[in-house]
Amino acid sequence: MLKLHGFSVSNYTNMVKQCLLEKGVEFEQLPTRPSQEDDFLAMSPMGKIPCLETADGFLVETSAILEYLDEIHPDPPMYPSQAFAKAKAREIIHVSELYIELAARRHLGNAFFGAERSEEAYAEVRPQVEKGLRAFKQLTNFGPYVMGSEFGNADVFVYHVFRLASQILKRVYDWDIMAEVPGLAAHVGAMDERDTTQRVIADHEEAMAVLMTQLKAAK
Ligand SMILES: N[C@@H](CCC(=O)N[C@@H](CS)C(=O)NCC(=O)O)C(=O)O
Repeated sequence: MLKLHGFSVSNYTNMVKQCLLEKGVEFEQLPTRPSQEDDFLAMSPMGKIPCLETADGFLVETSAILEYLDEIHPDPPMYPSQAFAKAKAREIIHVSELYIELAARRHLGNAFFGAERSEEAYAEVRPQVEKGLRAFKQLTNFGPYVMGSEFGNADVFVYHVFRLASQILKRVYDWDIMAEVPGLAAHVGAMDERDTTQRVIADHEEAMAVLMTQLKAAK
């Protein structure tokens, strides 16, 4: 059986988990946190989560894992079947990860965990995200899913990217990026109706509450 190493606070873990649930694949989630310990690095070379343990070995990097799952469990498909459209789905995934999520993530510690604000990041992140949003708007075609009426991994990815990035940017800049992308609110509405989203978000909120209690107790 597939083993998903990663705890439910992690939005990347939640993307893989939602894809597994959508496909109805049996898996076990091992609530692992990122770590630079040697035994974890042997599985996940950057020490990040998620890490998927398969019969053939370990896999990391969410977009690579999502594509692997689509190849070994093709039903239901989570990418368009036609090559160009499939590349377009990957394009949306990469743009949202590299130019929105990763930029916003520089403020993660400040937004959620009481770290001091980096003034350098404060000056740099907003213009980076503005460029990312401009590209994202150009590449998406909401209807209500990011590529129209067909749901897939690009939707799962975008949902979990924006869920985190929008909370961070709201807290740091009082900036509502959801309002800047026409179609995104309807996308969130459609995603929120899915059973798999509800399960993943319920687990996320429970794990987040546990983490916050642990952090408070450690102060
Ligand atoms: N590019 C990676 C990003 C994964 C990632 O950043 N995971 C976070 C948790 S949501 C993590 O492990 N952070 C710890 C670290 O960056 O060392 C992926 O696609 O899986």
